[in-house]
Amino acid sequence: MSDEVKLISKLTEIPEEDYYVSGHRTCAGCGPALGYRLVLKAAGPNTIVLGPTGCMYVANGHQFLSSPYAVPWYHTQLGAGGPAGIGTAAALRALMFKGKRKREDVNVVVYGGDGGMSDIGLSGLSMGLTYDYPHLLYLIYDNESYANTGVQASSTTPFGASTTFTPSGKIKPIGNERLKKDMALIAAAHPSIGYVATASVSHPVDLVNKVRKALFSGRPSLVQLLTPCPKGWAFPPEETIELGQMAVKTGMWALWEYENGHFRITSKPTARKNIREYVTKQGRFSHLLRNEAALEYLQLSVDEQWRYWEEMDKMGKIILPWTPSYNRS
Ligand SMILES: Cc1ncc(C[n+]2csc(CCOP(=O)(O)OP(=O)(O)O)c2C)c(N)n1
Ligand code: SF4
Ligand SMILES: [Mg+2]
Repeated sequence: MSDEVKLISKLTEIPEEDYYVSGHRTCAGCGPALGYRLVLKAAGPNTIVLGPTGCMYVANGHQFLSSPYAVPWYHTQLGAGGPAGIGTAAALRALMFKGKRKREDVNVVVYGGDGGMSDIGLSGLSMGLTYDYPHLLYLIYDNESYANTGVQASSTTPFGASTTFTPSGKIKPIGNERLKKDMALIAAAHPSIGYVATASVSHPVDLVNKVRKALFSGRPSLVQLLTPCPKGWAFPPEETIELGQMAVKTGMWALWEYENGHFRITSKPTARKNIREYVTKQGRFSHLLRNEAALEYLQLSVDEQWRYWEEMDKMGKIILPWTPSYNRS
């Protein structure tokens, strides 16, 4: 890693300059929009952003020819974030090689949703993670659903969440019955990856540092950012930050990084809170409060995953795969 990376230790060190400004039409309290703002503050002005289809395209740059981007930005098809990132980085390299562009470090940030990056565009993303382009960051803003088209379940939707594809009802009271896919671990399984981390909009200093480490790692990198979505998760817009904090405090979302082959938890909750404290704050889980068995299963899966995170943290290594050792009755 280059020694130029500028890390920060407190909120006041986050740059004042914004490259994601007014002019968007996202919901009040939108976690992905806040994520955009922080990621671009971290990356700085010499950045090109690619936006696969999703809320961060449709509500930001789609209609009325207005846009909140103060850096070059372009839209890519929903599943094309991976290859579009490779193409942009390759074009920059070629132009600089031919002397048609000044030689300098230009960041390429693909800011794509969980649906576009973890499901539909997973193959292209995986390809992107095998190249050698420096300053290429795949940022998955994880609002745990296909929010833009009406909150359908994606493979990162957590167990027990009601979505329009997995509504809690008489036949399937639990809602989503699948466990959340771990995109960051999948990314870490790419041997030539530069840097992998999970982050949350509720932890901005940690997020800024992770984005910077990723962009200075010298290889394509991935950050999976938890971005609470008031509409899809059904909570009041003023609670976005609290929701992110509760996800971390209950262990529903672990903050870690994988850097130079070394795994590390970056923020360990001292005494993990019961997942009930996170679940009760969101309408998407309201049916679980009448289902002790489902809540217990969710708690067990979080507990078991934490034994795994802690083991890996102790060893400084990633052990794959993590699978629950019990069955849900
Ligand atoms: C190939 C393709 N399939 C489906 C759609 C319809 N579509 C537009 S946005 C979207 C949701 C994308 O979800 P995600 O990537 O998680 O972003 P979010 O909407 O949550 O911001 C879908 C399914 C599309 N535009 N292209
Ligand atoms: S639906 Fe969610 S992700 Fe989309 S704009 Fe609204 S709050 Fe943001
Ligand atoms: Mg999404």
